[in-house]
Amino acid sequence: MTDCLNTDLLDDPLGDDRLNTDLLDNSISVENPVERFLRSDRMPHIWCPGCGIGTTVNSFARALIESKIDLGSLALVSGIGCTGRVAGYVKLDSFHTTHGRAIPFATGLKLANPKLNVVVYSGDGDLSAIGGNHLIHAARRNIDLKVICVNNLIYAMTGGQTAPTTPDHSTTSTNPYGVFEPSFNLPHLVEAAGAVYVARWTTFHVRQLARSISEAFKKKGFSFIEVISPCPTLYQRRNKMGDALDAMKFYKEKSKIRHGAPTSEVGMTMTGEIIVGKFVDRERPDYQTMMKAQYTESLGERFVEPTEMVCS
Ligand SMILES: Cc1ncc(C[n+]2csc(CCOP(=O)(O)OP(=O)(O)O)c2C)c(N)n1
Ligand code: SF4
Ligand SMILES: [Mg+2]
Repeated sequence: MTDCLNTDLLDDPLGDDRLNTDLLDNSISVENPVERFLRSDRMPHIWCPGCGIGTTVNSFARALIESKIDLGSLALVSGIGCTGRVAGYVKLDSFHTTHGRAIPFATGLKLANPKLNVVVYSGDGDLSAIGGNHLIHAARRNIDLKVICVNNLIYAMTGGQTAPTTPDHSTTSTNPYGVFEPSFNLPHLVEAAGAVYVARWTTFHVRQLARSISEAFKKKGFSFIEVISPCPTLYQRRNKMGDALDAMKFYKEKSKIRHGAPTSEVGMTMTGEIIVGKFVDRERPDYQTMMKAQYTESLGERFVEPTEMVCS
């Protein structure tokens, strides 16, 4: 990348039309700081122009830099969907699993190797529809997972069908006359189920999102970060909400930062306020701590802590 290219050097010193490429090769080269977290050989990616998923990946990569987390002990698990493709584009130990099963897969990883930092990165449909049961039970058990839920308010990859997160009155491929069923308020759902950290941002809030992800890395227990993200191709277009730039203007205008807001009050509507911020940050023992305490109490010295499983 040549962000700091000195264009004077591009002037042809030989007085003819050929570009002097020797001078170009010596120009200053600046690497994009997040590039080293990406599998550049997998580019171009599949995401549409203006899609918000790439923006969330940028914030995620910046959180990796900011938190100085050991990449060797990090694993990322995705389900299926446009968001699920994140697992294929990050240069980390990552797993693109089956639809709705990212959380059980991640739970297995964490139980087998408790030292791992396990991130689940998936879509609203994957996590709260087909995977909804796993979501609430992982929160109830307080499994030490960091869940990043990209909520574009629909099943995007399969054509824009209504999801449990689709606000009422919006138009989707399966509700061409408007959605009439109530939608999930995800922060409220996971808080009620037991999550210890719950935040919501939009793709307009790139710095706040990166900071929340860094913060979640420091928490032990079930952390859930929802990112409201535009799908210009399906949701925005069908709902006449304009392009990606219009989505950013909409998020800027409609978002209100309310840290500590009761999650019962942060439900989304199609055109109303989007309450963002850190809603929950609390402590309670995670699954593995509770398991150890229970087995120690019941078995005493007969309890042997499982050792880390290493694949050879
Ligand atoms: C068992 C199973 N059922 C259904 C599908 C089809 N399917 C693939 S992705 C998807 C929805 C994904 O929606 P979401 O998680 O919100 O991701 P997005 O594409 O919106 O990022 C569905 C229903 C599938 N792959 N597997
Ligand atoms: S269909 Fe929507 S969510 Fe999927 S890549 Fe395109 S804009 Fe993004
Ligand atoms: Mg979706």
